[in-house]
Amino acid sequence: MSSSEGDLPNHFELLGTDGAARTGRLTTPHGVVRTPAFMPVGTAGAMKGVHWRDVRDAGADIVLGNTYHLMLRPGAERIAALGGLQRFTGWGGPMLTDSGGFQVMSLSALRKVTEQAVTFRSHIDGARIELSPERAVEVQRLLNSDIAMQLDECVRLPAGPDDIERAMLLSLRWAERCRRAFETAPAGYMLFGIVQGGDVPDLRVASARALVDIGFHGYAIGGLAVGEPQAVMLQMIEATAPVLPANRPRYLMGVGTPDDLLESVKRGIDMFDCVLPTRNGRHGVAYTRFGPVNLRNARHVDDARPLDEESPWPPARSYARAYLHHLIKAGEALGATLLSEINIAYFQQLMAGMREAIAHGRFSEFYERTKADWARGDI
Ligand code: PRF
Repeated sequence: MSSSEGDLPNHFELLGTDGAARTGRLTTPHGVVRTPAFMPVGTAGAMKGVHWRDVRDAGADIVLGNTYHLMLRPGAERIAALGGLQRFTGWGGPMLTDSGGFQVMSLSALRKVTEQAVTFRSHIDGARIELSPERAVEVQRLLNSDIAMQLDECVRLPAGPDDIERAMLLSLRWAERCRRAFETAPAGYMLFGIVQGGDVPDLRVASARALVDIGFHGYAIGGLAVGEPQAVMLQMIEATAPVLPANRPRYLMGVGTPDDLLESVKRGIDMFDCVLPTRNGRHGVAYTRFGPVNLRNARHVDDARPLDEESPWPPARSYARAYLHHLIKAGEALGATLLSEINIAYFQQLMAGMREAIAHGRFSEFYERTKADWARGDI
């Protein structure tokens, strides 16, 4: 197979490196993304209780949406007719969509994977749906995603090497079909391939090499943070990153905790997405400079102090912990909203700190200071 790497325009510009850590900018049809970037997850066209204006103000350049949810409701053709996801939602900025396979596996009933497609029943009305690599690309084109993802199969760990290899090879054949289906996309829109291979370094390397041969605008690492220890995830990143072209963005899917982000950027990852800041925010957990704080805990009931008086995000330094505790305990929607925003802002501050540190050649200093703050804990 010959490399078609040169065939695809590159919209990623590397601005600086510090060790394996990188900072850059990715230009999409709806705006520029500063990397390393964290993408908050707006699964069904909304950031679950958070206004887009606040997502933007909190520092996010790009958000993630889900093919699976949006194709079921309100429907990809409908969103296309209404001007695409950016206009339909009012977010207006860059959007990446996941391709659906991963969500099918976790959300839908009676799913079946064949060479041709994933078939499943909708978790909304039970309708039987077929999602092929070609349809996954078509849906993401209808949504008008700035960055579309190939259809892949992610195996949960632990899993046997035969099953991991089978899913990795199927994902590669789907990668080729997605790449072909994407050929008619307008200039500026991007398609990312997804490396699979579980916890087997040789399979990771084989997957990455084959994807680079096909040629994509960027490369994701999938199939991690699916049950393995963090050390294994980091080893898989170390095995994979050197095989990927230095001038293309690298996206670690569905990751992670603040510590996962710090450790992965250190190993050369540029993009992340995770539901953690919003999902845990809805459940009463605030992420702060000194680690996570569970506001459901009774110790906050009389606490007049803010979460972090030095936070650049006003709600994190103004609202009393006692008030946030009360909102969560009382089930007030505002509690979920405020904590989701506080967490999105914290994740964005962490990314901004890393970008700045890398640009100035001070990543290890930033790494040590951030770890020391987390180790101090919330007191
Ligand atoms: N594939 C896709 N989406 C994903 C994953 C994957 O492997 C993961 C794994 N962490 C999260 N989201 N398509």
